[in-house]
Amino acid sequence: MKRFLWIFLLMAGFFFTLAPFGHAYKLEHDENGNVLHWSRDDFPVSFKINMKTTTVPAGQFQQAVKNAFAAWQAVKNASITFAYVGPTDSTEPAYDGENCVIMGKHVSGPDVIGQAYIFYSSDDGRIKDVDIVLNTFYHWATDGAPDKMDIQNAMTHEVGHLCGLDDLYAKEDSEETMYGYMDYGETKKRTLEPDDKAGLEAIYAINPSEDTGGGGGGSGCGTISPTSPPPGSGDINFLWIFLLMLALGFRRFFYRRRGGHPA
Ligand SMILES: [Ca+2]
Ligand SMILES: [Zn+2]
Repeated sequence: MKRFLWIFLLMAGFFFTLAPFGHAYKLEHDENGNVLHWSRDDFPVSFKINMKTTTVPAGQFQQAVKNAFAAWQAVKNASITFAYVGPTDSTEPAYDGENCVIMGKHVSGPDVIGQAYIFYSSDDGRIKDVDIVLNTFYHWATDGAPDKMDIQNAMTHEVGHLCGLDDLYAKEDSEETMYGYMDYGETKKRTLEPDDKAGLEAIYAINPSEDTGGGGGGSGCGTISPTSPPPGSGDINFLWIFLLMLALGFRRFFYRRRGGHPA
């Protein structure tokens, strides 16, 4: 029986302290130090889209999501691939073997822009299921409208998490897709920067004999806080990673909130 780790990031406000130096990229790890990654046996990684809950026309939503996945698949020296396998009616993140993209309002509060829910095995860091939720508290668009959140922009960032990449918060990283802040009308995350690509290549090197090395994954910016599994959850637990959170009163800035374990 696989064991899964439950990590829950509490909603208590916590201003992230910017690292003095930029990271080239940062990899997500499980509590045993394994790099989170998809197995090659899972390629192409399939995804589904809930097009009933979208606040933009379904076709535009679908295209924006597909474009986000395609940006990562296009990285030349990384082997990961994706496949859109159809719509879903799923409205909740769940460990059900389906990777779903959902627009919904139920996520962790009005200050959450988007969330990626990553379910993985703590035996080896193998990712099993990722669901991405975009918060309909915000107005979304597919054309980079200045007063709305751009779906492809947010989704390209979230797919980076789906692949196993972590947020970057240093100013030096502000042009990267994995930069952890987002703004209205922003579209620059749609295209990957060299460091984003390098992060993906570190996990999914073309040479299959290369294991998922941890190169570049600086651990100085601890970002996750383990808590006890909920009662009755058995061996199935999960990791929630909260992403792109908006500080109320800081409309132009987003920050990640953490529980009471400042690194
Ligand atoms: Ca799922
Ligand atoms: Zn993020």
